[in-house]
Amino acid sequence: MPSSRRTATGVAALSAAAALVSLTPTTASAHGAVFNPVSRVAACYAEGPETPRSQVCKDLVADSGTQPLYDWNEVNIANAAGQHQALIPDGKLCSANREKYRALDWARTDWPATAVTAGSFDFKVRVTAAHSGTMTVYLTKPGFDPTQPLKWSDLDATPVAVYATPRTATDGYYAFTGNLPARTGRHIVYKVWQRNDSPEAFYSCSDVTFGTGTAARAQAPTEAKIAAGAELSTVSHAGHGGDEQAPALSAGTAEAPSSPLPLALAGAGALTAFAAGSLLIGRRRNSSAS
Ligand SMILES: [Cu+2]
Repeated sequence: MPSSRRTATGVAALSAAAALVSLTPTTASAHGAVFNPVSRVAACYAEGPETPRSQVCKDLVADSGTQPLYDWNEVNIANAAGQHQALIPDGKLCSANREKYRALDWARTDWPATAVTAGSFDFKVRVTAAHSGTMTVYLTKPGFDPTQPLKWSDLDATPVAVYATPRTATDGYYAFTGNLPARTGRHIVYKVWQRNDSPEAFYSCSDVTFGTGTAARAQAPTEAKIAAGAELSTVSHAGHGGDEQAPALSAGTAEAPSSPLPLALAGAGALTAFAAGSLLIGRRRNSSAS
């Protein structure tokens, strides 16, 4: 991409992100991604949104553009509130039923993967912001067919790791140990990270291979790569963007939104409150105009 065009794109993305952040009433910040085993979106981001190497990452960019990759630390549902299976249909687990991330649901066997073995496993999650909550990590059952869309029933009900996420991650990572049961061939590690200070949750698929395989080795983004792409992200690395719901709205402590934009982001409760507020303002305007 010519540098002038890239700059223009960057400026546009920055403006959009700044607009969203300025309209968001709270200042919590954006999330992260599993780096070991590296998630699909993070693996493609590591290859480079403008220069993907693997065919599947090239196809992702051709289908969905580069923005899903620049927003590698998103893949969220703002109002999940623990209702993961109700909100995410079978076949949409990797995208969290987000159209923006639809390519992540592709049931392909050429996703860059991490070679693993049964036993203790050290999970690593790069967090661009820490959130208090619970990270639950699942593995697909024996006999899982990676050529079929991932269903909830494909996941072994017993998590391979459960981690209470602290409110801080001083080095930018969560690290915790889990236990991988014996499997053969290609499997998917599915992560659900539910905040407990807001209804928001984050999801990801990481491809792993047990035993010897010829799968492309997935790599996690380097810190330099993360820094290089930060300005093109619509998910601010120091504040929420995307379709983020401001956590305070759900807690009932936020003031009524002053712009129509948060209306689209807010839950039904906030929606009702805002509608009532608008009605009052409308009446005042009417009375002052008459
Ligand atoms: Cu966040």
